[in-house]
Amino acid sequence: MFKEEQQIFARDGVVILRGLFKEWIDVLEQGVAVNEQHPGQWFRDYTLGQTEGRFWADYCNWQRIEAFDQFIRESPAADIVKNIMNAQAVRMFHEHVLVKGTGSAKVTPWHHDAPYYPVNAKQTLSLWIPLDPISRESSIEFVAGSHLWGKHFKAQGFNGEYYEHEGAKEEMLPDIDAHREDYSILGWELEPGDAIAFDFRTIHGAPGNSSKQHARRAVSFRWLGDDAVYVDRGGKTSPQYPHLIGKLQTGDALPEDEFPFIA
Ligand SMILES: O=C(O)CCC(=O)C(=O)O
Repeated sequence: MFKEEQQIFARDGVVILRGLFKEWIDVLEQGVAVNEQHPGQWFRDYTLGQTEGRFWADYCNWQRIEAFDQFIRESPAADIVKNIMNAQAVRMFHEHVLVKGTGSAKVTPWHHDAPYYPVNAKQTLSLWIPLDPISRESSIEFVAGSHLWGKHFKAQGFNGEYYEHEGAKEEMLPDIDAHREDYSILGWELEPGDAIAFDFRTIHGAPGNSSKQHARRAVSFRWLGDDAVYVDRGGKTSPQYPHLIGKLQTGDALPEDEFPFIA
């Protein structure tokens, strides 16, 4: 199952999955609505002071928002991810809600996720699921093959500030927008029910949402393969897990109650 997608994912670090989650859109919409009404401790508004065209995000709420918990445990997502990653087992890292309002000019800067995370694994996958129709021009984009560059680029918050990681060998990301023709950039027009699977090392970014009709609501579910371990990055991570700092050392197994095996 999913052999072709598995090959594309291994080659490009990203693969589009069409229509697999149509039946789950209502559930995910409920989850995003609950999240907006009851933000968590990590809620961020990247457009503070704006009432129109906002970009807000939140994460690590799946254990308190029933709809997200239900999606993680009962949808086919974990099995699909296991097939695409070619893993023996799949565990949950966290969910990430990212909402750009209609006409939001806020760009998501190019980045790759691995250097933000206090975890590492051979197999990693984010499943980015849109809840609204998205035109190609407003759609998230990926640099195909960048997961195999062997690079570790400096993590940068969506508002521009860099994370300082003591002792880490991290490079600055090249200026991809200035040289788009030098890269194989992939992106797709999307419908609710589609999903994009990408490796934590794959470079990605997103333009603003030019739609005047639809917000651009998305939930990114992040998964780890069987060999996942904790990593002390030597500074701030995103998400932050303050309760794990000092308790876990680089290379330690992740606690199962917080990062359970799902498939
Ligand atoms: O939705 C976006 O604008 C960015 C998503 C992203 O960076 C991610 O899911 O890792």
